[in-house]
Amino acid sequence: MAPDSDQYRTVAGKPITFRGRALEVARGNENPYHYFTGDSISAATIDSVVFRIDNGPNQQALPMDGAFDSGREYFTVTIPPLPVGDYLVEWEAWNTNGLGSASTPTTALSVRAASASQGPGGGSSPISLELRYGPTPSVGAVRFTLHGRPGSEGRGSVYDVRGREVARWKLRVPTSGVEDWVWSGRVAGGAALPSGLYFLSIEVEGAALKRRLVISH
Ligand SMILES: [Ca+2]
Repeated sequence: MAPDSDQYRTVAGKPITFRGRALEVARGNENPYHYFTGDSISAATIDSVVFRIDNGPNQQALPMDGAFDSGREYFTVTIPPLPVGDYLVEWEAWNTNGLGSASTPTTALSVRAASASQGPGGGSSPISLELRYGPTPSVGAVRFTLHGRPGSEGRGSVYDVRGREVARWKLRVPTSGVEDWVWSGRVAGGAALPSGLYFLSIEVEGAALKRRLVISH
C-alpha cells in the first residue's frame, strides 16, 4: 500500500487530508483438494486501512468509493487541524484473509505556523488573540482567559488524539476584551475524560490558536 506522498506540508488551522492506494496481499491457496500449479490467487479484499500519528492509537481511513470490497482500493482520511510541529504518520492495510501489508509506509507531516505561508503582501492583518490557560497537566478542570477584539466571535474546541471533538464552546469577546471560562474536563454526558494528551483549537474571526493540554488524574 502507499499513501500518495511521503511528505505532507501544511499550515496550522487547516484540516489535513491524506489519500493513497492499497493493494491486496495474496496468500497461497491452502485448500489441498483444489490445488493447481502456480495457484496463489486468493479472493481476499482490502478490509481496512489504518494509520497512527506519532505512535498514537490506530485510526481508520475511509474507502474513496464508499466500501472496502475489492483487492485494490483508494482511501482517504481527513483529520482536524494539528498544532505546529512535525509528526510521523504510519500506514497499514489489512486484508480479509488476515494479512497485513508487507510494509508500513510513512508520511512525514509538517505543520507550520500560518503566518509563515503568507507571501509578500498576502494575508489580511492578523487579529490579535492571546490565550492563557491552565493548569496543564490538569486533574480535570482547566481555566481559559482569551484576550481579543471586543465583540469578536468564534469558537473553541478540544480534540482527543483520535480527532474526536470532546468539548466545544461558542466564544464572544465582551467589551472588556477578555473572555474567561472554565472547562470541567468532562464530556457533555458528565464523564471525566481519560488521562492523556488533548488538542485545543480556538478560532476567532479568522485568527486561530492551537495548543496542547494534558489531563492527568
Ligand atoms: Ca470498493
